[in-house]
Amino acid sequence: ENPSSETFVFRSKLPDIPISDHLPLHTYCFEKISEFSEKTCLITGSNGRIYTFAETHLICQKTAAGLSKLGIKQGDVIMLLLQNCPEFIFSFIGASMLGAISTTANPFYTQAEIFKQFTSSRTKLIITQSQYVEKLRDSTGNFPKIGEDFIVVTIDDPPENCIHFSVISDADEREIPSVSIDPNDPVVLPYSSGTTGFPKGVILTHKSLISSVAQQVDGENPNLYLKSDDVVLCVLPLFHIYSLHSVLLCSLRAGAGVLLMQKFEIGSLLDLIQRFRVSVAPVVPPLVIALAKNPMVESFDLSSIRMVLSGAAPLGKELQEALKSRVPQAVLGQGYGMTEAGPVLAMSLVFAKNPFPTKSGSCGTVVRNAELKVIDPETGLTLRHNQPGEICIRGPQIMKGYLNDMDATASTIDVEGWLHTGDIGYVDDDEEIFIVDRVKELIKFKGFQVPPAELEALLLSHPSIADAAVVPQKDNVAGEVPVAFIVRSKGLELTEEAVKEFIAKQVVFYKRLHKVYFIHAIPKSPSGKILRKDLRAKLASA
Ligand code: AYL
Repeated sequence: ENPSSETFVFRSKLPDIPISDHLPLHTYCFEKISEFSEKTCLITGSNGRIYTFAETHLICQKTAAGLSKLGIKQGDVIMLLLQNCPEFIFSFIGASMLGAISTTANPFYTQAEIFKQFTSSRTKLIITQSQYVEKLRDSTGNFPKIGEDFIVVTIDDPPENCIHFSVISDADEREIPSVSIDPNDPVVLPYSSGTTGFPKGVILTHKSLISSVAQQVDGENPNLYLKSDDVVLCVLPLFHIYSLHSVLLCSLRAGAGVLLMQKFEIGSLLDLIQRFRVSVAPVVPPLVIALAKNPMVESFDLSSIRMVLSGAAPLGKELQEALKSRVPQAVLGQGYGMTEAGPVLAMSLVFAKNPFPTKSGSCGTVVRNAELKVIDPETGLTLRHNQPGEICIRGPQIMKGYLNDMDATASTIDVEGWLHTGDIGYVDDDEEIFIVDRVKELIKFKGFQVPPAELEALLLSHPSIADAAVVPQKDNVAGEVPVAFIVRSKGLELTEEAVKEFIAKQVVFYKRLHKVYFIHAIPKSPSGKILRKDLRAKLASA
C-alpha cells in the first residue's frame, strides 16, 4: 500500500444534501418561520419573558432599521459585547439584514483586550451593558470618544453619551434599506488565534454559516436533530462560535426554542432546566463535571433532557459515562469544532434523526457535504483509519480567511482548500473521530481560548523578564491552565506572585497564569521557535 499515491478522504455516513448557496443568513434561518411563527423562539431565563418566532423576527427587522438610522451600512462592523440576552440575537440578525457584520467579544475582557479587537475590526458601534461602558472610556485619551468616534448602545440604562437599545429596536421595520447581499460577504467576525500567534478576525460568510447549520439540521436525516418542540439550553456564551452556531442558529433554523441564561450558576441552571423542561443541553466538559458530580443535581427533575452535546474541549470517556448515570434517558455525544472551520468539523451521529451507535470518548463523525483527511504532520501524506495525524477539513463551511492577514490565512488554508486544524486525531473503523493531541500553541481553559503568544508578549514587556514561554498544564476541572516558564533579566528580583499579578491585571480571568517556573533558558529550535513540546514534557515529569 502506497499512501502517497492518492489522497485518502473521510466522509460522513450520511448522504450529501442540497445546501442553499444564494441566501443571506437571516433569510435562511427564518426560511420556515411560517411553520412555527407563534411558537416559542426565545425565553429569557432571568424573568421568564418569551418571544415567539414572529416577534423575534419583527424585532430583528426593527433593530436592523434602527442600526441603519444610526448610520450602520452594509459592510460595517458592530461589536456585540454582551452576556446572553435577547438583544444579542436582535442585534446579530438585525446586522445581518443590513449586510453588516457582528464581531463578538467577551464582556469580561479588559480594556486592552477590547481595544485590540475594536481597532482591528474597525468597529463602528458597540452594543453592551452599562456596567461595561467604563472599560470603553479611557482616561489617557487613547481610546476614541464615545458618541464622537463610535456609538455605544446599552441594553439597560444608558450612561453618558450612550444610547438605549429601545431607540434602535423601536424603529420602523419598513425603513430597512434594501441591500443586495452576496453569499460570500462576511456576516460574523469572531476572534481566534488559530494554530499560532495572536487572536485574529475569522471571516465567516453567509454561505459558510448556512452550510455549517445545514450540515447539522437540514436533510431527511439531520445529523443534529432538533425539533420545533425542543427547548435548547443557551448557557454557553453566544459571543463564542459554539453557542452562536450550534445553539442559536441551529435552533432558529429548526424552529426550536432557546432558553437564555446570562451566566452559569448550578442552582439556577438546574431550576431552569426543570421549570422550562429543557430537552437539549449543549455544554462544555467543565459543565459535564458539574452535572455529573454536583450533589444538588439529585434534587432536580432532569427527565426532560433527551440530548447532551459536549464540545470545544476534550471530554473523557469516564466523565461521559459518569454523566450518563445522572441523565439515563438522554443520548450523550460530542461535537468537534474550530472557529476557523465554520465551526463544526464533526458531530456525533447519536444525535441524528435515525441515529447510529457511537462510542464514548469519540468526538463525532465528519459533517456531511465536507471532506476530512488525516495527514502525517512530518510528511503531509494522508493516513487511513486508526492512524493518528493532523486533521484537515475542506468544504463550503470553512472561513473565507483571517481579516487583513494573508500570511496567517495561507498557512492555515492550503492551495487545495484544506484547512489545517493543528489537532491530532484518528478516524476509527466506524468513521468516529478521536482527538488525541494538539500540535498548535493554543491552550484551552474550560473551552476558552488562551493564546500563548499574547501572554508571552505581555511577559516580555516586563523589565525584569528576559525571556518567556507559556504552555498548557493539565487540570482536572479546567482541562488545561496556562503556566509560564520565565528567564529573569540578569541581577533582577522577581517572584512568582509578582508575575502572576502583572498578568492578572491585563487579561480576562481565564488567561491568568496558574504557575510560574523560573529557568535559565527557554529551549528553542535553531530557527528560534519555542520548543513547547519540551516544556510540556518538563511539566509532565515534574
Ligand atoms: P475554538 N474534543 C477535543 N478538542 C476539541 C473539541 C472536542 N470535542 N472541540 C474543540 N476542540 C478544540 O476555535 C480543538 O483543539 O472553537 C479545536 O481545534 O475556540 C479547538 O478546540 C477550537 O477551539 C460545536 C462543537 C463548535 C464545538 C465547537 C467548537 C468551537 C471551538 C460547535 O457544535
